[in-house]
Amino acid sequence: MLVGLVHNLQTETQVQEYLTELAFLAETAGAVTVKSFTQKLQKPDSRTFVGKGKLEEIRDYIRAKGINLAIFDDELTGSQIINIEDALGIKTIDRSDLILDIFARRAKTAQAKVQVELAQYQYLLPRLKGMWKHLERLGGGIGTRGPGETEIETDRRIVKDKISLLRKRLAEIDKQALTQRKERGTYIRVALVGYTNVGKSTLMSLLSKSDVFAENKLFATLDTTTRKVVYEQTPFLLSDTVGFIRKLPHHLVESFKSTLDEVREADCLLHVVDISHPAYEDQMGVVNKTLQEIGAFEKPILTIFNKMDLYEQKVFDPWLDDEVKQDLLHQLKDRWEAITNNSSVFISATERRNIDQLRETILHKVKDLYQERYPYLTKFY
Ligand SMILES: Nc1nc2c(ncn2[C@@H]2O[C@H](COP(=O)(O)OP(=O)(O)OP(=O)(O)O)[C@@H](O)[C@H]2O)c(=O)[nH]1
Ligand SMILES: [Mg+2]
Repeated sequence: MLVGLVHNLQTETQVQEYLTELAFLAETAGAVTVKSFTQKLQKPDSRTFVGKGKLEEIRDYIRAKGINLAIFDDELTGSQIINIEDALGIKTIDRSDLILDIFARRAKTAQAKVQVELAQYQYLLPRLKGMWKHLERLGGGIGTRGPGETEIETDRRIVKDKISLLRKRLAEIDKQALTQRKERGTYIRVALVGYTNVGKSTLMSLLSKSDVFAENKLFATLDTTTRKVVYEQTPFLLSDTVGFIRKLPHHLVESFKSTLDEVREADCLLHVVDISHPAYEDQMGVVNKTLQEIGAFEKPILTIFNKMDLYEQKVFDPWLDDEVKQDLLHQLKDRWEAITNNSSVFISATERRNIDQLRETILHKVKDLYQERYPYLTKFY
């Protein structure tokens, strides 16, 4: 069961969009979405997020269909979770929780694992309050009298200790990673960035002629992969990294800072966009905002509009003239060329369209960057 709220800051269409994405996230985590509920409210209800009547409507539906998990699109407070769980009688989580869960399942390296665990504990800390009372209520009866404030304090202590332990461990891993990155010497570094599921890893495989895991699920990539690529005797390092998403839990960005170092330290970014997605402009906005947050927005950016094939499939009616189609494509390209200052390429990674042009453009950029940095060097390998 998915629940979204239409309010001052998010319109009906946006919420539908968000819920579609939330369903995709749920699917990635292994859940099946049965139904979505939305409500119009000026602002979220401080006790139960949605109104009382809506909650009853949801409860009735849940009982009738035997649903066992409710996912809210916006972040819930600890007491809201408790109140909603009390009212619905099923486990309730929010988008952040879901994303953390997916990250936890997908984390493979020690670094990613520690980063996710850290984010999970940070998410948990402010939500501990009231948890014991809640358990007490769920249990009820003799022998289940819940612990008092001291126990809650003990829990907070434990979680805080765990957080500082994980921070220390992360700092050690970061130190090793930094040494590794330093060994990469004089190479120009290029990083693929973009919203999740836009085709970064597919493109990485294509550009570096290696095999990088890609699939039609969100957050297929959590760890950074870096490969050395050589075009016309000009070598550079290409990195593929974790994708961004809207409403990314703040703690997750925090704790993934070291994974994102690859992006922060890059000389040039390739911003991959899924042009076939109805909300691709929104997604670009989210990526730009996240780049700003991590202090990587001022770098040279080449925008790669991917999935041209899907775009054509979705936009072009079979009865459209080829000429009209070409015209529409030109308009789209012109528009983005103007916005990105001629720093954009339209491609299809899976159909390998325009890949030569893309290689050409990247090579050009990389050569410029070498020129800038080492004006007297002529060979870099
Ligand atoms: N139709 C079409 N599908 C594509 C294209 N490029 C990638 N895909 C598909 O899009 C899905 C996601 O691709 P990935 O390369 O895993 O995307 P990503 O950006 O690395 O995603 P995350 O690592 O999950 O953030 C896969 O199913 C790809 O096969 C394309 O040009 N056209
Ligand atoms: Mg990927």
